[in-house]
Amino acid sequence: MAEHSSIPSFLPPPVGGTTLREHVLHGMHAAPGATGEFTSLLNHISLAIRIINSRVRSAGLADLLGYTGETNVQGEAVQKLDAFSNDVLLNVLQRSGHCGVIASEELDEAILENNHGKYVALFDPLDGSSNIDTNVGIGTIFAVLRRSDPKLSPPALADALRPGREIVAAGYVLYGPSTVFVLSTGQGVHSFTLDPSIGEFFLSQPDIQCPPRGSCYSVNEGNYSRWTPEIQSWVRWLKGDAKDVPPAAEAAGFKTPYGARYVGSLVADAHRTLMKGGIFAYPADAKSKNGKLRLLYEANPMAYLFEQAGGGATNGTERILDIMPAELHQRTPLVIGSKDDVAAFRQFMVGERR
Ligand code: AMP
Ligand code: P6P
Repeated sequence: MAEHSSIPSFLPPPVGGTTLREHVLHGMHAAPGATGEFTSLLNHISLAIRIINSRVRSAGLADLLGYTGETNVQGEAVQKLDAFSNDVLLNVLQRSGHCGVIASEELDEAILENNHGKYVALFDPLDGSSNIDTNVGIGTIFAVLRRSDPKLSPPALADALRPGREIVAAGYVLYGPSTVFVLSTGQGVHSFTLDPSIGEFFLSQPDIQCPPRGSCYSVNEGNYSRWTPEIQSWVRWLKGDAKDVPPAAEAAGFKTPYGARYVGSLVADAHRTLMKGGIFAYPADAKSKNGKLRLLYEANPMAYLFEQAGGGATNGTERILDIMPAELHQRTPLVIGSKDDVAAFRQFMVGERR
């Protein structure tokens, strides 16, 4: 099946597996007037990810486990791999020259480059870091925005404080049993698997579609006592023990109880939900009044990918991608997953289901 139906016919179909580089090149040919800067930026991101991957894979041997002794803006103990991953992404993106603004979970302030870089890069360099020492899947998450007036106005924080609906590219990398890069540039969601023997990503799943409904929910039930009654009721329904759910819920064909899966690493939980369907939630609670996850470089990229794959993403009351950011590191409740499952969640939030 043609990956990009609008690709000029003079381009021969790729022999064997399509590489990430070829996929991105096809995207450039399909983008009217593209100068190649965006393509170069994506290739730089791929380079940074392959460097991070090589260290993640050898962290246990290269004495990169453990802590640096510093704490980041989130007040979290910074692990060596966090610091390394942040440095790699920062260095490679700065060398690309394509970003006027660069922001990271590990940096208190956004970096405003002294250039006319067309793009904003936002990233969580190594998400799930609390799992690093236990060999559980961890990941890198990023989003790319286009600056509104790169030639005239100098890079500013305001370029980063834009709603997620303005994203032009987003992706994550899951450093799991294999290294999988999931990417969207607005024409669907595609996943690439790294062949570590040659350091090349190959297209493994084009046009990923999140199933319209799943059979699995993913939430940290250790927070149950801190949740609002609506969230508690939603989870009781999923577990099949809520007696007061109106028949409409069953009439809609939802088959509870759902299975429970929770890794505690956003990229791992999100990837499973994207591929298999179901729902992931990190709601607000009495301790984390705005939820725990960060809007700009965790929730927005994930929301963009899920919507591109036909899924949904909400904070409970509004679309994640419509939230107008006020601060760089602001948190948000995040619920992502199959569109039917996210719609059912929202009905609990607005009291249409009890
Ligand atoms: P550029 O002139 O290379 O900065 O690209 C301008 C715009 O065209 C980008 O912001 C994208 O929205 C789109 N575009 C360019 N190259 C690609 C690509 N390889 N894949 C998808 N979209 C692209
Ligand atoms: P909790 C990992 O530390 C992380 O930032 C996300 O990757 C993950 O979804 C969440 O925190 C897990 O948080 O409170 O359930 O341990």
